[in-house]
Amino acid sequence: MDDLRDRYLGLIAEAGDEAGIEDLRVRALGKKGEISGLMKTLGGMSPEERQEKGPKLNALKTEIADALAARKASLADAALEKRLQTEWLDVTLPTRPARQGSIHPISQVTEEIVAIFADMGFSVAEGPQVESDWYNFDALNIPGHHPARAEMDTFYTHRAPGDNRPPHVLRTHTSPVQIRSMEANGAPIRIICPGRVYRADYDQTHTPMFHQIEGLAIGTDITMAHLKWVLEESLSAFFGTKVKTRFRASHFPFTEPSAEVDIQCSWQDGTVKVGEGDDWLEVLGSGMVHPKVLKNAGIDPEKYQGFAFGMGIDRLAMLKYGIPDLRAFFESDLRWLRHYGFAALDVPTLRAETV
Ligand code: 2NL
Repeated sequence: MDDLRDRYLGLIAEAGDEAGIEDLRVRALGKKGEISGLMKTLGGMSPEERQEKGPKLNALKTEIADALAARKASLADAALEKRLQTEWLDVTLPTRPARQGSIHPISQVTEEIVAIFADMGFSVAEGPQVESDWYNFDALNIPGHHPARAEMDTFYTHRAPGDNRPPHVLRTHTSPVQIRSMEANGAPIRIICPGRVYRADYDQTHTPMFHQIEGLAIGTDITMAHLKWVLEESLSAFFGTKVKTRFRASHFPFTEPSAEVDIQCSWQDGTVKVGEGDDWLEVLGSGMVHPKVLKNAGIDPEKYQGFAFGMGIDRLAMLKYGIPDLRAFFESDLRWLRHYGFAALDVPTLRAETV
């Protein structure tokens, strides 16, 4: 019995994994195991012999079972220790810098202008970027022979062969949104229409897609004086300084009379400063909505009149934030934006460094 004990304790000490332990348990304590076999011999013994061997065999059985359990536990500990050595994480390491998004200057300027006009009772209207030639041109009193309609300035969609309806266009201004709004809501109306517009033009100072914001106010007695006040008020709010305007007589098919509007500025070392000096910078076009346009939009020109204006958002953004180059907007390279101070949104929850 001592031999048996020593042999098994030795084997258990040498067992290298859980499967080896299980194998030994079956060999010693399993139904057909060696110790189980010895237990079965107790039945054929004399009472005296059984009294002597019984407790010893039971003790051996318990000792082997305990040794198996202890070895199994120490193997599991060793395995866990090995995992802890190889799979550890240093939770005190600083995080990798998180990539941060940023608000595009065009979006920011659009929001700024919308907020300024919202304060003056204008609501935002939006509409399709693919328009019929009626909404983009005819309704605005732009005649069929007008150069803006020529193939080279306007992007036309294709019609299927045999479909002779006039093609749709990528809107060249947001005016069609205003026509649609007048048609849908009638007068009086006060709206501001920001959005993407398209013209077949691409050079240092033009991109085929750019952003425009147009305003419209129609009532029974709205005049050009209101226009001047609204523009001076909104441009001053936008540039954060009192901005004088200069109206120059102009011509648009959709307004009569029409005016191009300049803002007061100065030039120093090739950079422009708004709101001071003796120079003027053209920033928008405007006028009193042409009676034919009101009529086309379902509004009675005998009863209603009002002003409209349109300006380019991209150029206003460049002016306000001192961005000299359109590439800052259109190259998909955030370094341009960072360079001009549009580094990132400062939203604490998005900043991994602060966590
Ligand atoms: C410019 C000129 C302008 C308008 C846009 C307009 C809209 C309707 C009726 C009448 Cl529905 N006018 N819009 C009026 C005058 C000028 O934009 O040079 N924009 C950059």
